[in-house]
Amino acid sequence: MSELNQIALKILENGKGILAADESTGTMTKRLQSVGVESSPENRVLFRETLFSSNCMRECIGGVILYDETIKQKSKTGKNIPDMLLEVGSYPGIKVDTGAKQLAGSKNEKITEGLDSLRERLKEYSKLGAKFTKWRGVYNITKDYPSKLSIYSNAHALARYASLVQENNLVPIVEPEVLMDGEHSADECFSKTSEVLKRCFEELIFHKVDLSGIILKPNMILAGASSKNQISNEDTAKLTVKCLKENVPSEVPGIAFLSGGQTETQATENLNLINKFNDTNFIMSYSYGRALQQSALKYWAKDTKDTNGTQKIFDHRAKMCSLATQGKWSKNLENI
Ligand code: 5MM
Repeated sequence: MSELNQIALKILENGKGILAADESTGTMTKRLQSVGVESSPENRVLFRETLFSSNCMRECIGGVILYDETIKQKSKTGKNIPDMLLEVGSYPGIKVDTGAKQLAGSKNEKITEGLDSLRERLKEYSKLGAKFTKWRGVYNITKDYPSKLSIYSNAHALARYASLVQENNLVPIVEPEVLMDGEHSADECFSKTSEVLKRCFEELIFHKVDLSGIILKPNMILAGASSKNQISNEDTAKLTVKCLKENVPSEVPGIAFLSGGQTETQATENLNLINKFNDTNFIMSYSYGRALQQSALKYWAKDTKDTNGTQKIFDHRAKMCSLATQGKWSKNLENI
Protein backbone atom coordinates (compact mmCIF):
# COMPACT_ATOMS: atom_id res chain seq x y z
CA MET A 1 0.00 0.00 0.00
CA SER A 2 1.55 3.34 -1.00
CA GLU A 3 2.00 6.20 1.46
CA LEU A 4 -0.47 8.32 -0.48
CA ASN A 5 -3.05 5.55 -0.45
CA GLN A 6 -2.64 5.26 3.32
CA ILE A 7 -3.17 8.99 3.82
CA ALA A 8 -6.28 8.97 1.61
CA LEU A 9 -7.71 6.06 3.59
CA LYS A 10 -6.91 7.65 6.94
CA ILE A 11 -8.80 10.76 5.90
CA LEU A 12 -11.94 8.86 4.89
CA GLU A 13 -12.03 5.58 6.80
CA ASN A 14 -14.11 4.69 9.86
CA GLY A 15 -16.88 7.21 9.43
CA LYS A 16 -14.58 10.16 8.82
CA GLY A 17 -14.90 12.81 6.16
CA ILE A 18 -13.50 16.17 5.18
CA LEU A 19 -14.40 19.67 6.31
CA ALA A 20 -14.04 22.05 3.35
CA ALA A 21 -13.02 25.28 5.08
CA ASP A 22 -11.12 26.60 2.08
CA GLU A 23 -13.37 29.52 1.20
CA SER A 24 -11.21 32.17 -0.43
CA THR A 25 -11.30 35.56 1.28
CA GLY A 26 -13.93 36.79 -1.21
CA THR A 27 -16.28 33.88 -0.52
CA MET A 28 -15.68 33.97 3.24
CA THR A 29 -16.43 37.69 3.22
CA LYS A 30 -19.77 36.98 1.55
CA ARG A 31 -20.54 34.26 4.10
CA LEU A 32 -19.64 36.46 7.07
CA GLN A 33 -21.45 39.50 5.72
CA SER A 34 -24.59 37.40 5.17
CA VAL A 35 -24.72 36.85 8.94
CA GLY A 36 -23.67 40.40 9.84
CA VAL A 37 -20.09 39.74 10.95
CA GLU A 38 -17.18 41.87 9.77
CA SER A 39 -14.78 39.91 7.55
CA SER A 40 -11.43 40.56 9.21
CA PRO A 41 -8.51 38.09 9.33
CA GLU A 42 -9.17 37.79 13.10
CA ASN A 43 -12.84 36.91 12.65
CA ARG A 44 -12.10 34.49 9.82
CA VAL A 45 -9.64 32.52 11.94
CA LEU A 46 -11.81 32.78 15.05
CA PHE A 47 -14.75 31.07 13.39
CA ARG A 48 -12.52 28.45 11.87
CA GLU A 49 -10.63 27.63 15.06
CA THR A 50 -13.94 27.37 16.89
CA LEU A 51 -14.79 24.52 14.53
CA PHE A 52 -11.31 23.00 14.56
CA SER A 53 -11.35 22.69 18.37
CA SER A 54 -14.74 20.94 18.47
CA ASN A 55 -15.14 17.46 19.96
CA CYS A 56 -16.24 15.91 16.65
CA MET A 57 -12.87 16.55 15.02
CA ARG A 58 -11.26 13.37 16.35
CA GLU A 59 -14.09 11.07 15.38
CA CYS A 60 -15.64 12.64 12.29
CA ILE A 61 -13.17 14.93 10.50
CA GLY A 62 -10.21 13.11 8.94
CA GLY A 63 -9.01 16.18 7.06
CA VAL A 64 -9.66 19.90 6.74
CA ILE A 65 -9.13 21.83 3.52
CA LEU A 66 -7.61 25.18 4.39
CA TYR A 67 -7.17 28.38 2.42
CA ASP A 68 -3.75 30.01 1.94
CA GLU A 69 -4.53 32.62 4.62
CA THR A 70 -5.61 30.05 7.23
CA ILE A 71 -2.72 27.62 6.86
CA LYS A 72 -0.41 30.49 7.87
CA GLN A 73 -2.52 31.72 10.80
CA LYS A 74 -2.27 30.95 14.51
CA SER A 75 -5.02 30.09 16.98
CA LYS A 76 -5.86 32.23 20.04
CA THR A 77 -3.47 30.09 22.05
CA GLY A 78 -0.66 30.76 19.59
CA LYS A 79 -0.71 27.38 17.86
CA ASN A 80 -0.15 27.08 14.13
CA ILE A 81 -3.46 25.99 12.57
CA PRO A 82 -1.96 22.86 10.89
CA ASP A 83 -0.49 21.77 14.27
CA MET A 84 -3.83 22.32 15.93
CA LEU A 85 -5.43 19.95 13.40
CA LEU A 86 -2.71 17.30 13.61
CA GLU A 87 -3.11 17.24 17.40
CA VAL A 88 -6.71 16.09 17.05
CA GLY A 89 -5.81 13.50 14.43
CA SER A 90 -7.07 15.46 11.44
CA TYR A 91 -4.87 16.05 8.41
CA PRO A 92 -4.37 19.62 7.20
CA GLY A 93 -5.06 20.10 3.49
CA ILE A 94 -4.78 23.12 1.24
CA LYS A 95 -6.68 24.52 -1.73
CA VAL A 96 -4.03 25.20 -4.36
CA ASP A 97 -6.03 26.43 -7.31
CA THR A 98 -6.27 30.17 -7.71
CA GLY A 99 -9.88 30.19 -8.80
CA ALA A 100 -12.08 29.68 -11.84
CA LYS A 101 -11.63 32.35 -14.52
CA GLN A 102 -13.35 33.03 -17.85
CA LEU A 103 -12.45 30.29 -20.35
CA ALA A 104 -11.01 31.78 -23.55
CA GLY A 105 -12.95 30.43 -26.51
CA SER A 106 -16.20 29.90 -24.61
CA LYS A 107 -18.40 32.76 -23.52
CA ASN A 108 -19.95 31.55 -20.30
CA GLU A 109 -17.66 28.85 -19.04
CA LYS A 110 -14.75 28.75 -16.67
CA ILE A 111 -11.29 27.28 -16.46
CA THR A 112 -9.54 26.84 -13.14
CA GLU A 113 -6.14 28.49 -12.89
CA GLY A 114 -3.16 28.03 -10.59
CA LEU A 115 -0.60 25.84 -12.34
CA ASP A 116 2.01 28.61 -12.50
CA SER A 117 4.63 28.10 -9.79
CA LEU A 118 2.51 25.32 -8.29
CA ARG A 119 5.56 23.10 -7.74
CA GLU A 120 7.17 25.77 -5.54
CA ARG A 121 3.94 26.51 -3.65
CA LEU A 122 3.47 22.81 -2.94
CA LYS A 123 6.89 22.64 -1.33
CA GLU A 124 5.99 25.59 0.87
CA TYR A 125 2.61 24.09 1.87
CA SER A 126 4.24 20.78 2.61
CA LYS A 127 6.67 22.53 4.99
CA LEU A 128 3.69 24.19 6.65
CA GLY A 129 2.23 20.74 7.38
CA ALA A 130 -0.17 20.06 4.49
CA LYS A 131 -0.76 16.38 3.73
CA PHE A 132 -3.26 16.80 0.92
CA THR A 133 -4.48 19.40 -1.55
CA LYS A 134 -7.55 20.41 -3.50
CA TRP A 135 -8.28 21.77 -6.98
CA ARG A 136 -11.81 22.44 -8.22
CA GLY A 137 -12.96 22.56 -11.82
CA VAL A 138 -16.47 23.92 -12.42
CA TYR A 139 -18.91 23.06 -15.17
CA ASN A 140 -22.38 24.42 -15.77
CA ILE A 141 -25.19 22.63 -17.58
CA THR A 142 -27.20 24.47 -20.26
CA LYS A 143 -28.38 23.49 -23.71
CA ASP A 144 -24.82 23.93 -25.05
CA TYR A 145 -22.70 23.38 -21.94
CA PRO A 146 -20.50 22.00 -20.66
CA SER A 147 -18.67 22.31 -23.97
CA LYS A 148 -16.01 19.84 -25.04
CA LEU A 149 -13.53 22.68 -24.62
CA SER A 150 -14.44 23.12 -20.97
CA ILE A 151 -14.49 19.36 -20.31
CA TYR A 152 -11.11 18.81 -21.97
CA SER A 153 -9.30 21.88 -20.64
CA ASN A 154 -10.45 21.45 -17.03
CA ALA A 155 -9.57 17.75 -17.08
CA HIS A 156 -6.12 18.59 -18.43
CA ALA A 157 -5.55 21.16 -15.66
CA LEU A 158 -6.82 18.75 -12.97
CA ALA A 159 -4.44 16.07 -14.20
CA ARG A 160 -1.41 18.37 -14.36
CA TYR A 161 -2.26 19.55 -10.84
CA ALA A 162 -2.68 16.00 -9.49
CA SER A 163 0.57 14.83 -11.01
CA LEU A 164 2.56 17.72 -9.48
CA VAL A 165 0.91 17.15 -6.12
CA GLN A 166 1.84 13.47 -6.04
CA GLU A 167 5.38 14.37 -7.10
CA ASN A 168 5.50 16.28 -3.80
CA ASN A 169 4.13 13.36 -1.79
CA LEU A 170 0.75 14.90 -1.14
CA VAL A 171 -2.69 13.44 -1.86
CA PRO A 172 -4.61 15.41 -4.50
CA ILE A 173 -8.34 15.86 -4.12
CA VAL A 174 -9.67 15.99 -7.67
CA GLU A 175 -12.87 18.04 -7.67
CA PRO A 176 -14.80 18.29 -10.93
CA GLU A 177 -18.01 20.05 -9.87
CA VAL A 178 -20.99 19.97 -12.22
CA LEU A 179 -23.08 22.77 -10.76
CA MET A 180 -26.65 22.38 -9.54
CA ASP A 181 -27.74 25.75 -11.02
CA GLY A 182 -30.18 25.54 -13.91
CA GLU A 183 -33.31 23.87 -15.17
CA HIS A 184 -31.72 20.65 -16.42
CA SER A 185 -33.06 17.21 -15.56
CA ALA A 186 -31.31 14.63 -13.39
CA ASP A 187 -30.74 12.56 -16.54
CA GLU A 188 -28.82 15.46 -18.07
CA CYS A 189 -26.82 15.81 -14.87
CA PHE A 190 -26.06 12.08 -15.09
CA SER A 191 -24.87 12.21 -18.68
CA LYS A 192 -22.82 15.41 -18.29
CA THR A 193 -21.24 14.26 -15.03
CA SER A 194 -20.36 10.95 -16.71
CA GLU A 195 -18.69 12.77 -19.59
CA VAL A 196 -16.77 15.02 -17.21
CA LEU A 197 -15.57 12.14 -15.02
CA LYS A 198 -14.64 9.97 -17.97
CA ARG A 199 -12.45 12.71 -19.45
CA CYS A 200 -10.88 13.51 -16.08
CA PHE A 201 -9.76 9.92 -15.60
CA GLU A 202 -8.44 9.68 -19.16
CA GLU A 203 -6.24 12.70 -18.44
CA LEU A 204 -5.23 11.50 -14.96
CA ILE A 205 -4.10 8.18 -16.44
CA PHE A 206 -2.34 9.95 -19.32
CA HIS A 207 -0.44 12.07 -16.78
CA LYS A 208 0.57 8.91 -14.87
CA VAL A 209 -1.28 9.86 -11.70
CA ASP A 210 -1.39 7.02 -9.15
CA LEU A 211 -5.15 6.59 -8.82
CA SER A 212 -4.80 4.74 -5.53
CA GLY A 213 -3.39 7.96 -4.04
CA ILE A 214 -6.15 10.43 -4.92
CA ILE A 215 -9.54 11.34 -3.48
CA LEU A 216 -12.33 12.16 -5.92
CA LYS A 217 -14.68 14.98 -4.89
CA PRO A 218 -17.67 14.90 -7.23
CA ASN A 219 -21.20 16.27 -7.21
CA MET A 220 -24.18 14.03 -6.61
CA ILE A 221 -26.63 13.43 -9.45
CA LEU A 222 -29.44 15.93 -8.97
CA ALA A 223 -31.95 17.75 -11.15
CA GLY A 224 -31.05 21.43 -11.62
CA ALA A 225 -32.09 23.68 -8.73
CA SER A 226 -34.71 25.41 -10.95
CA SER A 227 -35.97 22.26 -12.64
CA LYS A 228 -39.65 21.41 -12.25
CA ASN A 229 -38.78 17.72 -12.39
CA GLN A 230 -37.00 17.05 -9.12
CA ILE A 231 -36.25 13.42 -8.32
CA SER A 232 -36.45 11.54 -5.03
CA ASN A 233 -33.46 11.20 -2.74
CA GLU A 234 -33.51 7.45 -3.42
CA ASP A 235 -33.18 8.10 -7.16
CA THR A 236 -30.39 10.61 -6.55
CA ALA A 237 -28.52 8.02 -4.54
CA LYS A 238 -29.04 5.22 -7.08
CA LEU A 239 -28.04 7.41 -10.04
CA THR A 240 -25.00 8.74 -8.18
CA VAL A 241 -23.73 5.24 -7.37
CA LYS A 242 -24.40 4.13 -10.98
CA CYS A 243 -22.53 7.12 -12.42
CA LEU A 244 -19.49 6.57 -10.22
CA LYS A 245 -19.48 2.83 -10.83
CA GLU A 246 -19.47 3.40 -14.58
CA ASN A 247 -16.88 6.15 -14.72
CA VAL A 248 -14.44 5.87 -11.82
CA PRO A 249 -11.61 3.32 -12.01
CA SER A 250 -11.68 0.83 -9.14
CA GLU A 251 -8.16 1.79 -7.93
CA VAL A 252 -9.56 5.07 -6.52
CA PRO A 253 -9.85 4.47 -2.75
CA GLY A 254 -12.41 7.04 -1.82
CA ILE A 255 -15.03 9.47 -2.93
CA ALA A 256 -15.86 12.54 -0.85
CA PHE A 257 -18.90 14.40 -2.14
CA LEU A 258 -19.31 18.15 -2.20
CA SER A 259 -22.66 19.47 -0.97
CA GLY A 260 -23.04 22.00 -3.79
CA GLY A 261 -25.87 24.07 -2.33
CA GLN A 262 -28.00 21.25 -0.92
CA THR A 263 -29.40 21.88 2.54
CA GLU A 264 -27.57 20.30 5.45
CA THR A 265 -30.15 17.55 5.90
CA GLN A 266 -30.56 16.88 2.18
CA ALA A 267 -26.80 16.44 1.78
CA THR A 268 -26.79 14.10 4.80
CA GLU A 269 -29.81 12.07 3.73
CA ASN A 270 -28.47 11.63 0.20
CA LEU A 271 -25.10 10.49 1.49
CA ASN A 272 -26.82 8.03 3.81
CA LEU A 273 -28.82 6.56 0.90
CA ILE A 274 -25.73 6.45 -1.32
CA ASN A 275 -24.07 4.30 1.33
CA LYS A 276 -27.12 2.07 1.59
CA PHE A 277 -27.02 1.46 -2.17
CA ASN A 278 -23.22 1.42 -2.46
CA ASP A 279 -22.26 -1.87 -4.10
CA THR A 280 -18.75 -0.71 -5.03
CA ASN A 281 -15.49 -0.85 -3.10
CA PHE A 282 -15.23 2.95 -2.94
CA ILE A 283 -15.52 4.60 0.47
CA MET A 284 -18.33 7.12 0.03
CA SER A 285 -17.89 10.05 2.36
CA TYR A 286 -18.19 13.85 2.53
CA SER A 287 -16.10 16.89 1.85
CA TYR A 288 -18.75 19.44 2.70
CA GLY A 289 -18.34 23.17 3.07
CA ARG A 290 -21.77 24.70 3.45
CA ALA A 291 -23.53 21.50 4.57
CA LEU A 292 -21.20 21.27 7.59
CA GLN A 293 -20.87 24.93 8.48
CA GLN A 294 -24.09 26.79 7.70
CA SER A 295 -25.98 26.36 10.99
CA ALA A 296 -22.84 26.73 13.09
CA LEU A 297 -21.98 29.99 11.31
CA LYS A 298 -25.49 31.40 11.85
CA TYR A 299 -25.37 30.57 15.54
CA TRP A 300 -21.82 31.87 16.02
CA ALA A 301 -22.72 35.18 14.36
CA LYS A 302 -25.19 35.94 17.16
CA ASP A 303 -22.47 35.66 19.80
CA THR A 304 -18.96 35.04 18.54
CA LYS A 305 -17.83 34.33 22.12
CA ASP A 306 -20.24 31.41 22.54
CA THR A 307 -17.72 28.76 21.57
CA ASN A 308 -19.55 25.89 23.28
CA GLY A 309 -22.89 26.63 21.66
CA THR A 310 -21.33 26.89 18.19
CA GLN A 311 -19.37 23.69 18.70
CA LYS A 312 -22.47 21.82 19.80
CA ILE A 313 -24.12 22.63 16.48
CA PHE A 314 -21.05 21.73 14.45
CA ASP A 315 -20.56 18.49 16.43
CA HIS A 316 -24.13 17.49 15.67
CA ARG A 317 -23.78 18.18 11.95
CA ALA A 318 -20.49 16.29 11.69
CA LYS A 319 -21.92 13.36 13.67
CA MET A 320 -24.92 13.17 11.30
CA CYS A 321 -22.62 13.13 8.26
CA SER A 322 -20.42 10.50 9.87
CA LEU A 323 -23.45 8.27 10.51
CA ALA A 324 -24.46 8.81 6.88
CA THR A 325 -21.13 7.39 5.69
CA GLN A 326 -22.19 4.17 7.41
CA GLY A 327 -25.82 4.26 6.26
CA LYS A 328 -26.83 4.69 9.90
CA TRP A 329 -28.41 8.15 9.75
CA SER A 330 -32.14 8.66 10.21
CA LYS A 331 -34.33 11.75 10.28
CA ASN A 332 -35.28 11.39 13.95
CA LEU A 333 -31.61 11.76 14.96
CA GLU A 334 -31.74 15.33 13.65
CA ASN A 335 -33.77 16.56 16.62
CA ILE A 336 -31.25 17.68 19.21
C1 5MM B 1 -15.52 26.08 0.57
O1 5MM B 1 -15.80 26.46 -0.74
C2 5MM B 1 -14.88 26.11 -1.78
C3 5MM B 1 -14.79 27.17 -2.83
O2 5MM B 1 -14.32 28.32 -2.30
P1 5MM B 1 -14.02 29.54 -3.32
O3 5MM B 1 -15.12 29.56 -4.34
O4 5MM B 1 -14.03 30.71 -2.43
O5 5MM B 1 -12.69 29.24 -3.93
C4 5MM B 1 -15.42 24.93 -2.59
O6 5MM B 1 -14.48 24.47 -3.51
C5 5MM B 1 -15.80 23.82 -1.70
O7 5MM B 1 -14.64 23.23 -1.16
C6 5MM B 1 -16.59 22.77 -2.44
O8 5MM B 1 -17.40 23.31 -3.45
C7 5MM B 1 -17.48 22.07 -1.46
O9 5MM B 1 -18.25 23.01 -0.78
P2 5MM B 1 -19.80 22.80 -0.69
O10 5MM B 1 -20.29 24.01 0.06
O11 5MM B 1 -20.30 22.73 -2.10
O12 5MM B 1 -19.97 21.50 0.06
